[in-house]
Amino acid sequence: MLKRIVTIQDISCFGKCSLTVALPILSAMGLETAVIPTAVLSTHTGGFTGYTFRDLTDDIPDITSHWKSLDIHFDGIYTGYLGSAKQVKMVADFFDTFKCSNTTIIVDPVMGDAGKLYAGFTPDFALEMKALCSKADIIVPNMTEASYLLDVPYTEEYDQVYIEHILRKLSEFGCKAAVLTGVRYNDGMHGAVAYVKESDSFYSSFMPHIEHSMHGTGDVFASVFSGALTKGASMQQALETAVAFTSDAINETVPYMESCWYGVSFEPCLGKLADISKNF
Ligand code: PXL
Repeated sequence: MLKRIVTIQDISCFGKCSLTVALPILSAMGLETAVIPTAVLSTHTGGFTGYTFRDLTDDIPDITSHWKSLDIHFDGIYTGYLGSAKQVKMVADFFDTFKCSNTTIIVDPVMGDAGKLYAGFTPDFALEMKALCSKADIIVPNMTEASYLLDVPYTEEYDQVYIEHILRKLSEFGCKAAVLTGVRYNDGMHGAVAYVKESDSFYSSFMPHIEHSMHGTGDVFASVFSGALTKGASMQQALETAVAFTSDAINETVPYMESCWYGVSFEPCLGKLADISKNF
């Protein structure tokens, strides 16, 4: 039987992020993938103007109770972009309803990048997101999100000692493991570092940095990482698979950046990911 994951985030109809990234990636990895769309936007909010935004918050409790009546079990629950504080609370209730002893809950506290919050987010929202992180098994913030969650200044100048300190602080929220994405130590490499509280151990994976910033890379990383863990990969395997796929997808995008400025061309890399995922 296939492992089953549910991913809870918005649909940006055009622009390649959130559900339009997570669904193809998780399916390619061989997971049965259910979705709860939190909002429908005509595009994502990074670089487009005039986008529409339909809030689906009120649908979440109804979907939750219908699924409860069906007695559905999830091996993985992976959340991304959530559009309001009310929605965050409903997702916390969803965790309470569907968490079983073998369910892995992964929260990507999507709020911002490069030191800034995305359009529509406030520092108060970070407090709500912090509460949701405390209910997760694993959280996957980038450096911007970590700085808002911990209320520490955002910096791009740091070393391994600082990253390990931040990871330990994040794990104090109550999650079993914390992963920082987009880590760069000034050595030309770019990757992710994880801390697992129970064993007090760190894991990391890096690839050469590519000098282009692209929208949606965090969603690509978190989708692969969540898929791998839900399939039973180890923390190190999940990190390596997610970092390698994100790097492949960025390399794939570079030649088309002028016309495809809005997202990552991950699609040509899905075949390789499907093959690798058969090992988990
Ligand atoms: O990639 C994160 C993300 C998800 N969903 C929406 C966004 C963003 C980032 O800007 O705007 C709607």
